[in-house]
Order: sequence, then structure tokens, then C-alpha cells
Amino acid sequence: AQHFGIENVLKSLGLLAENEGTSTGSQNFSSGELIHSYSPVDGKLIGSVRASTAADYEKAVSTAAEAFKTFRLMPAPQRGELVRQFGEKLRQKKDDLGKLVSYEMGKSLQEGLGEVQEMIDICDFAVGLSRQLHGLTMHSERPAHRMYEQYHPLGIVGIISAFNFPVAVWSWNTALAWVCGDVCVWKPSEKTPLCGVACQNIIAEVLAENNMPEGISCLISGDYTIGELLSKDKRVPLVSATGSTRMGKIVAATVAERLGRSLLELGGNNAIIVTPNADIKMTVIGAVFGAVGTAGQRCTSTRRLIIHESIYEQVKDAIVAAYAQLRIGNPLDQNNHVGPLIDTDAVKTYQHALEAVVAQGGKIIVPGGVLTGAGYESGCYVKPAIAEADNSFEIVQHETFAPILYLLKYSGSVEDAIEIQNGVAQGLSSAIMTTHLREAEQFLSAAGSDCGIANVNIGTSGAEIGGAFGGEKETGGGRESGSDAWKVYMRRQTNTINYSTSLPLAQGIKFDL
Ligand code: UN1
Repeated sequence: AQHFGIENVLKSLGLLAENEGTSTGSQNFSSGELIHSYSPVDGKLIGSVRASTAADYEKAVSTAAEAFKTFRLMPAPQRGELVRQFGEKLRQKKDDLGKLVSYEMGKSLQEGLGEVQEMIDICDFAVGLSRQLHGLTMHSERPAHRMYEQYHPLGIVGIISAFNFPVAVWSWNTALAWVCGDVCVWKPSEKTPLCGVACQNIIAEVLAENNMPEGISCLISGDYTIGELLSKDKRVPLVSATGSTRMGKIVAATVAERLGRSLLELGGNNAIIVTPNADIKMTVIGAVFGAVGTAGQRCTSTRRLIIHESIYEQVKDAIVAAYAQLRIGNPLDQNNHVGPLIDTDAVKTYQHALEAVVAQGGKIIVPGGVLTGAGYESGCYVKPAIAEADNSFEIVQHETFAPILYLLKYSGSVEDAIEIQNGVAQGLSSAIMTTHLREAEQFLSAAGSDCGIANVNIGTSGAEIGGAFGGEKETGGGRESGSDAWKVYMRRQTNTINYSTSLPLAQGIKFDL
């Protein structure tokens, strides 16, 4: 797999030192044990980074706290200029960073490049936002008084991110946090540690070129124990965590205990409703990309297809035929549609889910299986599978981070389909395939989808950065990225100013001395 020139990629991203197991300048807060990163693409060791110790963590947080003292006073548009330069560097490094994402995480090169594009896009968004951190003005009930609200920087933002979007999720948080005047401490997934150091190297360069303190962006490395330090730390007013619902519940409880803020982006169990009025060709593309893209490892991946009985066989046959076309293999080879799962533990989880769906009464119609032989040496390549199932099955209620698609049948009206769609604990993304206005509007109504994302004639994955991204129920309720998601990164203050010569009290209270 070295054919794409991994050495050059590592060199361009400043990662060759990690390859020898030593830390670089950007990894200042990591002096612990080595974390080895093996590629799921070919099973080879890509490099190693050092984990952060508790002492490293302390150093990172105090460096960040020190940087915040000055960064919060820098005018927001000047902070935006830093983010603009960061976006420029990402444009220059897009190819290399995209390749590293693909090689370390296993997603297709197209998707690796797409992930870096999301980073560039959020930078552009944040640059504009840096001149639009608007508050409201109000009319005071008292004469010669003025009221308004303003947004101030919040402080240190702790970011815990997952392996499946090893670089973009960090940037959604940081690009906004930085224009908002916050400083960031990031713990990337221990499954994709090199992506973390690569991003840190890029922003460290921007900060150094502008003589800005390194504490604006701090990287800490390690497993959940280091994340726990962030959740417990009163000096970290906001913890933004992406990952499993299990992890999110622990983070939420820990942060809530100190009445901190958390922004949670957790599991999904995303469905596409296919009504009798669906465009079948569009449905197939949306469903297949949603289910097998990123090997089913997006939080927005399509897990369930809820198909009307009148077109069930037709849709099923079309999807099964499309699955027969899928090419599974090295994700850096653009001819392949599906790359590997992240590691062999994920493969086991996938196998268990396939056993469970059968045990619970489902029927496999596109069999799964682990691929072996030439090109599949890492043991992480699996066949995308399809099972006919019922929404009530325990396994269907559960998010399995793998390319397994459940076909569910509905009869009756779109309300019946919506009930099935909403009948899970998670609430991230949802979609309806229909050319019928009434069905579409019902799906989007107050009695429609209960998810944070609801699409018409688009699959469940691949959201644009301009919208607020996140979901309800066990997805955690957080919103990241576009729209007004920035507000969670700031503290809000209401100001009342009296420019009269007396001191009238609100609510008409008289208090004469
Ligand atoms: C995730 O899987 O954690 O909407 C994020 C999408 C991507 C982001 C997914 N823009 O599929």
C-alpha cells in the first residue's frame, strides 16, 4: 500500500519523527507511552505518538488558560484572519491530509478528501462569522435606558473526537471556537492519533507565523482516561464530545456534576422512508451510499430502509442488484467503493450483529463475511450485508458501526412509516424518498421525523457544514458546525445601561432615600 507514497505524505504533514517513535514540537503535551497506529488498509504500522500523562494534561490546560487571557481580547475579525490562514494551509495540504485520513482511518480517498473539504468549508464559514457574532438589542421599560446582549469568549473548549471523522469534527469545533475567542484542548481518537498530530502541526504553523501563543490549540493524546480529565476539569467550561452514546452518557454526567456545558454528538440509527411515490433510481443511490459509504461508520450512515409494501420487492431487488456491483478493497484505489472497518474489534462487532439479526428472527438477503487473501491482509475488510428485519428487534434498535442495512416493511400511510422511523432511541438523521408534496411535508411537520436532520430526496449522510449538525434523544442534543451553533462556544451577557440622571427601578418599584 506504500504505492501512494506514504513517506511523502508523512513528511509533508510533519509526521516522520512520529514514525520513529519520538515526539515533535507540536506534541508538547505527550511524554507517556507510545500509541501505535496501524493502518486498517494493509495492517502496517504507520507511526506512533506518545500518550499524554496526567502531568502533560496539566501543562496543556495551563498553557491554554494562559493563551486565553490574551486571545479573548483580540478582535474577533482578527481571530477570523487566523482561521482564514488555517483554511489556506488546509487547501495546500488537502491532498496529503486526505490521503492520511484514508490510510489511517480506512475511508475511501474521495471521502478523505471530502473530509478535508469540510474543514476548508467550515473555515470559510467561520471567517464570515467572525464579523457576525451578533447579539440583540432590546427596548428598556425605563426612560433613558438601553438594553442589549453580547457574546463573550467562553474559555477552554475540550474536544473529544471519534475515529470516523478524525479531522473534520475537530475543525467544526475549533474554527468556530477560535473566532469566538476560545482556546481548544483536543483529544483525538486513539485509533487515529496521526491525523491528530497532522492537524496540530498545521495550526501550530499558522500560530507561529502570526506570533500567537501555542496554547490556542493544544493536543493531548490517549484513551478515555485522558478524556475523563477534561470532563472533570472545572477550568474547561465546554466539553464537545463525539462518539458512542455509551461514552456520551458518561461525559454528560461528569460535566453536569460540575454544571459545565457539554455538546454531545452521539450515535444515530438513521432511516430512509421509501414511499410508493419514491424515485427508485435516486433511492438506490442514496440508500447504498448511505449504508456502505465509509463502510457504514458514519454517525449518519443509513441503517434502516422503511419501504412501503407495494414497492417493497422492487426496491429490494434494485438494492440487492446494486450491492452486487460493489467493489471492496484498498480505499486509496479509486475503483473501490468500500474500504475496511477501523480494526478487528469492529469486525467482531459486525459479525455479532449479523448473528444477532438471524437469532432474533431476521433473514439475511445479502450475506456478509470477512474477506481474506491478497489485499485483505489487515483482516478488516467485510462485505456489506442486508437483512430483512423488524424494527422491534433489539439489534435493529442498536447502532452497529458497520455496513449492515436492515429492510423494514410498512403498510398504510406515511404516518405508519414515520412511527417506525421515530421508534428508536436515537435521533440523528432521517430521510424520505417521495415526489409527493403531502408526504414530504408530513415528514417535516411537528408530527414528522423527530431527528435533528430530516431530508427529502437525499440520503441520511453527507450533511453540508452550513446547517447545524446534531440530533435529539440519545444522539445527545448538541449542534455543531453551521447556523447559530457558534452560540454554545460563547457566554452570553445581558447589559442594561442607564444614561438618565436618576435611578428608576424596574417593575415600577419605589425605593426613596
Ligand atoms: C460523523 O459521522 O460523525 O453528514 C459526522 C455527514 C458528515 C458528517 C458525519 N458531514 O455524513
